[in-house]
Amino acid sequence: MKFWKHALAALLAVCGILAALPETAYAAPDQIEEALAWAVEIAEDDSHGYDKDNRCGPDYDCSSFVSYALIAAGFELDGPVSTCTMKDALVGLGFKAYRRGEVKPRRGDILLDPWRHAEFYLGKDRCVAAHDDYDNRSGDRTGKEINVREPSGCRFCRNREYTWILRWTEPEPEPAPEPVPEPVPEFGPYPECKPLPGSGVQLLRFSLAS
Ligand SMILES: [Ca+2]
Ligand SMILES: [Ca+2]
Repeated sequence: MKFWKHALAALLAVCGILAALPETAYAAPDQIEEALAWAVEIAEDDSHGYDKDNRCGPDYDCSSFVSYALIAAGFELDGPVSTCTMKDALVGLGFKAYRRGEVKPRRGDILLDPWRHAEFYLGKDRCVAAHDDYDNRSGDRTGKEINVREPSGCRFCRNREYTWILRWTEPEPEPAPEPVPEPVPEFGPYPECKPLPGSGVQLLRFSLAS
């Protein structure tokens, strides 16, 4: 009985350690980490707020916020997309689009409801996004217009209110080209040989057209 108690305690301890491991141990691809760094920096700089009409900086709406983060990381978007056009535009750049439930969100994914909202997923049910204008002026005096939302405040992530997960994966490296074989030199046509009488040695004789 004592053995089983110790075994159970050990199992619970291992489970506790595994639960405490940070989900963010998974790093997104480098280019997406660059986009996340840009997004978190803008979220923490409250000179940037939410504005649906003036969405090209310094204020952003949810979709232009995602767009400019990707542009800052070198993705070739012509300009800010909307939530309605985001999926097609990003798939055109090589992102994969998964329906909600098809894969588990992981750091760097973009969670999208095309009719409503888009956020960057940071892991552990935390997201960074542009949410709303709470002070009716440029900037973010409440600190809540563009911010990182923890699980307790991030309903969109926690309650899975998105319908699509857009994920960037590094393109596979091009396979090395097959080695081209050295060309074999062509010889010939060979001259006819005429045996020397009695010597066994052959005499070369060019046959000329006469
Ligand atoms: Ca902010
Ligand atoms: Ca504002």
